Amino acid sequence: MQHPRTSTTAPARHPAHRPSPARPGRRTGRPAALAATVGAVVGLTLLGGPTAHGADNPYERGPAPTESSIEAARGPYAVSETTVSRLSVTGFGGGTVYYPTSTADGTFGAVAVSPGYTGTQSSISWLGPRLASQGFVVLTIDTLSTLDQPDSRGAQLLAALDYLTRSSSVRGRIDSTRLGVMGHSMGGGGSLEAAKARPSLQAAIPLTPWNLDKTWPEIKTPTLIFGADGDTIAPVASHAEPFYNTLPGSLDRAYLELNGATHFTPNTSNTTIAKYSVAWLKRFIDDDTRYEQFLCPLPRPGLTIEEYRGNCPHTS
Ligand code: 9J3
Ligand code: ZN
Repeated sequence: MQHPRTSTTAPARHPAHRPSPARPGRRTGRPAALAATVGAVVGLTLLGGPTAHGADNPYERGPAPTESSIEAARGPYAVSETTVSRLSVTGFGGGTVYYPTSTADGTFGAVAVSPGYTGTQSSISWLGPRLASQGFVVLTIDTLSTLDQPDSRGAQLLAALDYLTRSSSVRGRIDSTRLGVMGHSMGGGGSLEAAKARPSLQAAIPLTPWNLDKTWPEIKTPTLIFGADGDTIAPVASHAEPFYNTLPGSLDRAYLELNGATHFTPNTSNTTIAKYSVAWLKRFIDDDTRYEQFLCPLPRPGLTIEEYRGNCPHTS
């Protein structure tokens, strides 16, 4: 739905959304000349050329992005996958892990993704290789029951992240301080529940979310909400929009309403969902400011975007 413009487009000049003592590589806004000097010295002394890790951000992964690189069906990393039997885990229903095959670039951030009501991992599986190929470990889950409600789906997303970082065969490939959640419908509602329960999460992306709880002022995790203009199951006016509007105004937050879309648009490959999800995960899980160009200035409405609300990422 279109609404009058508000002041949310103003560039933000807030401090970091959250102190991160365990994350020494965060950008600090030091003078560019000094940064360039340090970068040049490091480059000359240790590396002698560009690497996968940015000189001043240890979490950067992969080459500098372009519009086409974040819209592509696959990113720069070859992807492997491994099945997680529901019999081998507790707290969620198993799933599939998609991860960059190579270990040459060090650890990656990780994302758990939940399906919606009556759905299985197959309904969100396209996101597995799509996101993993950009440099994330992704666990698409089945829920304990396909009828589980959003609060349960939130707890299951957290159980899935705990499994990934503590027990899974890929745990050594993951930086356990850089985690996020995504989900469709009640799984999107569950993503909000997960972020509310665990504020250390670095990113949340609900896709056409559904929840009876309409207010989310407790959330401290940078959150990108996708709505669909033609959603009659979780209409944006009673779900995605109030969810977005009640997030703290000081939070890194955005609302992207897909144009010509339905409740089930997130269930098949979608370039707009992938593009802005990659930008959001990179910016907030990897602290990768190279992706800020896709979030700020705010994306304009067009063929696939009915409406975009949000702020430019806060400096951290
Ligand atoms: O996960 C969903 O698709 C939630 C929408 C729904 O079916 O709500 C009915 C209770
Ligand atoms: Zn609207």
